[in-house]
Amino acid sequence: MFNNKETFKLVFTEQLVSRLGKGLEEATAEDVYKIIGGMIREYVGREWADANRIYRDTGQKQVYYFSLEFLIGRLMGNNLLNLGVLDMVRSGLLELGWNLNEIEEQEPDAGLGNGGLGRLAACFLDSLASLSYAGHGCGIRYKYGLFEQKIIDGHQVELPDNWLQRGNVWEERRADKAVEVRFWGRVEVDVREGRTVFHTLDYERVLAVPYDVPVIGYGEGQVNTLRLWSAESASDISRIRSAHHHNSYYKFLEYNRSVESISEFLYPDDSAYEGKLLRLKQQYFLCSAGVQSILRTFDKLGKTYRELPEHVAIHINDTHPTLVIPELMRILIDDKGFGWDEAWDITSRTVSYTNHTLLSEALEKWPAGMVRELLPRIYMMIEEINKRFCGMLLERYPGDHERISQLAIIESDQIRMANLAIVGSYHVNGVAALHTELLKTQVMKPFYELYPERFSNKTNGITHRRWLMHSNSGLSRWICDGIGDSWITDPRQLIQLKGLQNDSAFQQGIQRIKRSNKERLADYIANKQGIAVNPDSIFDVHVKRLHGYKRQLLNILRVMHAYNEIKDQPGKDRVPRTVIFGAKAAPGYYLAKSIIKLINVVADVVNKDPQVNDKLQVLFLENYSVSLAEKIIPAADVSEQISTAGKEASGTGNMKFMMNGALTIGTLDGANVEMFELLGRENMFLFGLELEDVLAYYRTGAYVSRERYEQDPRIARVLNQLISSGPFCCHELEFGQILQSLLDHNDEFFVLEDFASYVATQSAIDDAYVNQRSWTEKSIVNIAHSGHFSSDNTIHRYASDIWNVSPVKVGMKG
Ligand code: 4GP
Repeated sequence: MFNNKETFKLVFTEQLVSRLGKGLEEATAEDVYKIIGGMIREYVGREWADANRIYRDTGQKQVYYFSLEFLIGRLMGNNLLNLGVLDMVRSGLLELGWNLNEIEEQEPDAGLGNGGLGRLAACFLDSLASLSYAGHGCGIRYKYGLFEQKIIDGHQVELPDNWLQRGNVWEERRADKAVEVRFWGRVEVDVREGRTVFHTLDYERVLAVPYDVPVIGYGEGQVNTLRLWSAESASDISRIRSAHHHNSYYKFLEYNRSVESISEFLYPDDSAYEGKLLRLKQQYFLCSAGVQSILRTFDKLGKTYRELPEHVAIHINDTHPTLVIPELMRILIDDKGFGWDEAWDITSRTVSYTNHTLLSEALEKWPAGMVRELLPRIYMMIEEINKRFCGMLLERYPGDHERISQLAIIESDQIRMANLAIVGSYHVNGVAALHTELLKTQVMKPFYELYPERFSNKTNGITHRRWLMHSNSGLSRWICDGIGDSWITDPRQLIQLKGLQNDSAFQQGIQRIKRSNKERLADYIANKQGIAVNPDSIFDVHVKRLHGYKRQLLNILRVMHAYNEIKDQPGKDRVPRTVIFGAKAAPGYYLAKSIIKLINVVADVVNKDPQVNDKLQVLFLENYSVSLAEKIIPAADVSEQISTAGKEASGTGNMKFMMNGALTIGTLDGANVEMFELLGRENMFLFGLELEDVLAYYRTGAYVSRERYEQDPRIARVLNQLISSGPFCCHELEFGQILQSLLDHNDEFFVLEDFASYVATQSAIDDAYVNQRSWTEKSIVNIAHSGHFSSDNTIHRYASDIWNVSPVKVGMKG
């Protein structure tokens, strides 16, 4: 059906009639979207089935990537691209009177993630399939994804993201593959023929129903599966749980409600969790359903479980799915009859773990009592793992109680999930060189000393198929004109662009494309916010989750300072800037929300001031999401990667901007460090404290933020403007706490300390931008080196160093 344009048009028109009973002239954009989605599903159906059959026949090792988040965004455009039919479909639709871009807008963004960690999982799925690795995602089918953000009167307001409301063309409900997950209850011990057997009684049953989404690889890549689990009530209500045993209708409704809540919504927070019990339920629900389904598939191979690690790799994306470890132990021991040592050997050779953050508030801990009650048998497993582990530690470090208490899994009645994840897996990785070093030398130091061979670095990556080929097709074509298309299957070949950095015709093309992407974004902004932005200004972009350490506050304070400067010297020439923000704040993170309000207040003042707005404009783009990122990033000249050194594990936005030719202003943090090593000082704008400085401040306590306020009149002026009268006035309540965080709480993220060097570096950017030729040269060098950060490279390294898998050859598509 996608063999050529005529066939496509024919099949498309037929399906409109046969599936929707509509002729071309009656079809809506949404109809067109649904029909094309259905056609893609049908087209890859055979290959999807083949992938499963080949697995059954060959027993090839499969990777299962467990994640509570998959921030996949829209799929249609990428699927068409990966199938190699995007241009053909675009042109066929045009002939039928439809613009593909408009059709793509019909697709809801699958926002099943908060930020970096979830988006990384989505890039990895694309790379796994495109490189023909048998690697599948395992997640939750949240009924509501990350909240939709509205800005009302400058404030963030959260609305439910009802992304499934109009159905999901990609998913396939597999009721036959449902499994049962058990909560609550009590454990009874039986000793039979000298063997101790554990039974859980009076538990609550929840049905986990998988919805499978095909993950379509590029070119001859394969079709893998993203399996998303949904919680449903068990129909046999007689076994619901003793407390609900009255069989009363209302009890059933209550049970029903509590079950459905398990896959109802994604926790809108990436650092601290509310509603802990529900979150714990979600985690166990995913782990139990996922492990059961892996074992059921594995059973078909007719192998023994001792061979499990040769056929299955389970990877846990941060600690959220750590319960796969005790769950696999439970099944091996209670259901399959293994002894502890053998079960432990199998489990700990199957599971590997990635850490994504060093922030202490994000290191998960569960109250032991809560786990004991909700998951009694799992708790016993964790307790036993801890007991044996501590026993080993006592032998190894006799008398070193401090070390042992740092390493213990259960401590002060809390279960430390990172400790459990490290102990129960064979490999732990960080996500950028600096981050891994910090894991080894600070946060996980005693673990590194205990298991040095277990740790490695795997710097994050991004898929160039979505972040360059799909979102910036103009640039993608221009690169092909310049260096051919080998970079499409081997993105490291982008390095050849270095040969064109001085080529003026090539440079002009780069400038033309950037300009047209900026116009496209300007149109979007005009439509959405009714503000006309100047495409000749520097588009300076700061988009990511809103968090203290990501320092959107530093950015907006320097914007206030720039405003003051312009007002002081209105006649002075300035390179015009458009500063663009996009960020969601966790609903309970009040300081972050007041920073959003501040950005909006400043934007309002700046944009309305005729003395200023031809030199400076500020935009806060509502509802930052994957599809919005795809519009913004190709249009950026400057990428803001300004976290406090040592706080951003890696960052992946930094890589996306680089790939689209933006120049980075950044600190030496996360993967910025590796970017800097490749690019050198002349192609990146560095500023601010380095890790050593931050650590020294922590050690000595010598930083006093108030001194910066007292010493630097520019700082004093903008901070005073937060609360007293002046252009940004009258928001004392909201902005008082920002001021407090900076002065009374000694500015945890060194905003004031880095202010001066940030402002100076921003002015170096103005100077550099004026020389468009040299700017474009730098931009080309950035694109050239960005292939280094392709998730294809990252996935190859996970495959060879962690999972021990090689690509599968499934055969041609179609
Ligand atoms: C993020 C990190 O903050 C970011 O630096 C990193 O690039 C990303 O993971 C992928 O590794 N962490 C989270 C989180 O999103 O929820 O902890």
